[in-house]
Amino acid sequence: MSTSAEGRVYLAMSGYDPADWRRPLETRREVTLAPDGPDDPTIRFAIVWKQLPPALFTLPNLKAIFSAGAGVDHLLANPKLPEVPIVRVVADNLTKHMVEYVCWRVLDHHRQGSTYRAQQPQKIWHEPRQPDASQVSVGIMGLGNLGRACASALLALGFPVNGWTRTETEMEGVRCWHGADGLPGFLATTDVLVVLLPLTAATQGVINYDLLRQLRHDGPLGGPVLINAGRGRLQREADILRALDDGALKEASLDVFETEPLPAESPLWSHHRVFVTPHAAATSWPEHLVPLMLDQMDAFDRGEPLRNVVDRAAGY
Ligand code: NDP
Ligand code: OXD
Repeated sequence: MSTSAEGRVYLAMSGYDPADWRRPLETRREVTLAPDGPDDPTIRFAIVWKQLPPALFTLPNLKAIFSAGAGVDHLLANPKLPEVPIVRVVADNLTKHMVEYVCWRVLDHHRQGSTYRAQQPQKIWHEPRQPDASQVSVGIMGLGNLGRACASALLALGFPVNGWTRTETEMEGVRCWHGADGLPGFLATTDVLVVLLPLTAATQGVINYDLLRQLRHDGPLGGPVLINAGRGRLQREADILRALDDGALKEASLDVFETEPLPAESPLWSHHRVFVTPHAAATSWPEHLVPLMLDQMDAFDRGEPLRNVVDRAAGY
């Protein structure tokens, strides 16, 4: 072990095998594994996921918290979170996985995967009319690190792309809308809605019936489609079911849910027009993320600023 750098790392990885994170960390830093470590003055950095152990709140020399995920809603929701910078994940590996997931789901809805899956057991040889990608508009809510990468890939596949953000932004080839005033125009020109928003006070419950009914309904897919890979509490699942059942929504691909794991009694599991994945769109891989975190810790020790720091006031 070569751990010349100053300052131990506190590792609290509920839901992951901490050994997978500890191994690459220990090549460059000493590590304390939760629940050990309360009051330890040698700990300067923490890497955390969903559950925050009490020891985190009493570390006297903590300088920064690294989130093991891109989303930080679960951290900011804890009123005891120390007032140090929070660094979130921005990593090529995670971004590529999200791009794969979004393109996979957009293409499956566009190429009428559910129709073919229903036909096969009945041995039906029937080719439904297939629209061109240029006729199907994809609207991405959240044109951040992930949304922009997905927009580029979808443009390359030939889809017209809309983007919706909090602040005014631009992206070549993308029709950009922002804020509450931009939302109706964005929705009215969107056939496939891709949700890549963070969960904040402003975005909680945004995917509700009123929003879904504003999507374009006379598009070539025969009805709008929802793909949510952001956070489950962005959506109202009762409203999604209502929209699916009354025709306001044609199909949905959902990776995230109001309660995770998705409870066995949820009607989403068996709805024939819903495709469920278990929060698997883009998982954090320690072998890719730990070197980036270690580089940031070294840069911080050299007096350089941290990158990808969360704006606590905005909530992401
Ligand atoms: P970013 O912070 O880079 O981008 C967030 C985007 O959302 C920005 O464009 C931002 O607008 C927009 N936004 C935020 N609040 C609002 C609002 N009130 N109204 C309109 N737009 C808003 O985040 P990432 O792209 O890195 O990640 C997005 C989310 O994806 C994460 O927060 C996480 O929840 C989720 N995620 C899910 C994964 C999965 O496996 N399912 C994996 C990884 C992430 P602006 O540009 O104006 O700031
Ligand atoms: C993340 C996630 O936010 O995996 O990174 O959901």
